[in-house]
Amino acid sequence: MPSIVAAPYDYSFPAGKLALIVIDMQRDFVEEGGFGSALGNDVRPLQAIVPTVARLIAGFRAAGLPVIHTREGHKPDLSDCPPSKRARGQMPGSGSLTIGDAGPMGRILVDGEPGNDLVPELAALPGEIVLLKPGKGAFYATPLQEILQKLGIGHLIFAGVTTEVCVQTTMREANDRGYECLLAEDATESYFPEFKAATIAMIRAQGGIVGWTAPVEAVLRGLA
Ligand code: C5J
Repeated sequence: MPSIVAAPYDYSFPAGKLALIVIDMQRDFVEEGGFGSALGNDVRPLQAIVPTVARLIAGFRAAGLPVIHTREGHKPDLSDCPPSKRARGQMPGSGSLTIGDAGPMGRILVDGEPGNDLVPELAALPGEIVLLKPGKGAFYATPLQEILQKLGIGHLIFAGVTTEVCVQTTMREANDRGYECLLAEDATESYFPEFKAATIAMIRAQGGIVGWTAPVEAVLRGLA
């Protein structure tokens, strides 16, 4: 079985049965004027991982393995956005823009608005799956579980943003459903470096209680 040099120990996967899930590499989080910056965050660390995520995606495409993208977003009428989520987006001192409000890239975190698109460098290819997810986890209120079952996938590599919110939530959802999960350490980022470091430590603690972590270079070597 092919394997990837990872922590807490090597990650083995059945050839041809591995998929990449790229979480929420959308303009809302990565570019100025979206949800991330409306909450008062510096988006530059997230912009910095775009070339690394692109290399990881290219490796999966070259290996003929599925690449699944997600976008966090809501229907224009916000019927899938709990009032609690909208209310908590209103950070004092951050200009009070929240989900559904008109921002510099259209309505914040709303499907179909320019800010909700994937960043152009990481656009999905025709035929690749792009899931719109209203929650932090990609399994909640989406067909992800059925899609993976249809593809016969039991092993998942994760990339995207933010490490401790949507990436970690989705990894934990996947782990509970029996998927073997690995987080690509340098293809994920947070607005808070200490949260990223803590998430990586938590995932691989206790013998890989949530899964494995490895740098993109090691993942690409494993695919080759
Ligand atoms: C957040 C995400 N941070 N994609 N969403 O609200 O992590």
